[in-house]
Amino acid sequence: MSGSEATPEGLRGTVVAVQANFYQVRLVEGTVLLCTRRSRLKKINQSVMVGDRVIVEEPDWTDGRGVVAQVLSRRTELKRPPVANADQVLLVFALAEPDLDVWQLSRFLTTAEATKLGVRLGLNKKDLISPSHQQEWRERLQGWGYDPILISVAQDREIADLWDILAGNITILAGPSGVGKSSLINRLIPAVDLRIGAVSGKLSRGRHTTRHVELFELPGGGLLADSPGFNKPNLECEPSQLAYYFPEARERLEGGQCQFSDCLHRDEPNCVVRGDWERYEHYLKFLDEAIAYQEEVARSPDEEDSMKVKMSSSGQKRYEPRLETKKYRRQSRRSRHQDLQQLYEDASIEALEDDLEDLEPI
Ligand SMILES: Nc1nc2c(ncn2[C@@H]2O[C@H](COP(=O)(O)OP(=O)(O)O)[C@@H](O)[C@H]2O)c(=O)[nH]1
Ligand SMILES: [Mg+2]
Ligand SMILES: [Zn+2]
Repeated sequence: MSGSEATPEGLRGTVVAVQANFYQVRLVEGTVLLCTRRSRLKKINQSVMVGDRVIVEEPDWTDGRGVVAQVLSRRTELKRPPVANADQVLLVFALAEPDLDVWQLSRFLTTAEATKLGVRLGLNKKDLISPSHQQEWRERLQGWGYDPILISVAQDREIADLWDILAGNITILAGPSGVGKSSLINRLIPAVDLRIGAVSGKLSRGRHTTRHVELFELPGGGLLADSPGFNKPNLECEPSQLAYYFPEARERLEGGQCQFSDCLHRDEPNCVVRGDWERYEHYLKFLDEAIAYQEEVARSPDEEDSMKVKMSSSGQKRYEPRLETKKYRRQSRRSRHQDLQQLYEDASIEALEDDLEDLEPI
């Protein structure tokens, strides 16, 4: 490839897959080019993530190659899974087979809320329960602050409600095993042909593929991220933030103020969050877990530097979990100018490998 052939403004595209230092970029008009990136980007520690909108130069149409010359500014950035510009999380649960477990659903919802992205809820297998039972679930979850979309991937002729939500957006699909995620992707993107009912674990899908977040292009426009790393709830959050991951609590905090600015909404006087809402008991349980987790991390010398201790305005100690894995930190300390993208990948590979047994690849 010669530099003189580069288009003056370059070509715009979206990174749909990252593998080592190669980036698959889907150009606006549909062609996918396998790209490296300019060393200048390495020098300025500019990572390139799945979902990034980039400028490609030096396209080689014969070999399908190119060079990422520029990364456009990100609207959102998620570390785990590493996805740029995601708009929302679509959580999928089943109404039956497996039975809908409200505690598990609540855990997934708070984890999804912690991304600060939009959260949508799809309830699959509605064919297995009666219409009145469906209505009960709808109303119950509306009480939680969600407006679930009830579907039957197996029987619906159209899943139009879902299309409306997905169109034009970058969506991260998540949910426990067996709820119909693979069936849904196959339905949305017939060309993908994922295995249905695939057993989770290392053998069900190559490790190679589980490491990487991949974006599937939806025929109606929009991208769907297949992200096994997000299919497990995780409540390693800051206790004082937990209330914001419950729409019911959020609403109460918008309508009024607790007496104490660092109120944990347990037994403090004049608390606006404590009260008669269904998931308040979930909140209390998750809060206990988040506090126990932080205390453990604070006590354990090995993990000492995995939390940053900060003083809040009221003088209370606040712990902020560092999201990066140890490996990430070790490497970043050793060489600040090291290839950031590689570090992101190492971090996510390590994290994914830790969880691999529990994962259900989509
Ligand atoms: N009754 C019913 N079964 C479904 C539906 N969608 C998926 N399934 C079944 O649920 C099982 C798990 O589906 P799969 O897509 O592998 O779930 P995943 O683990 O979330 O990827 C399979 O046996 C599917 O055939 C549905 O709408 N209704
Ligand atoms: Mg699956
Ligand atoms: Zn309170």
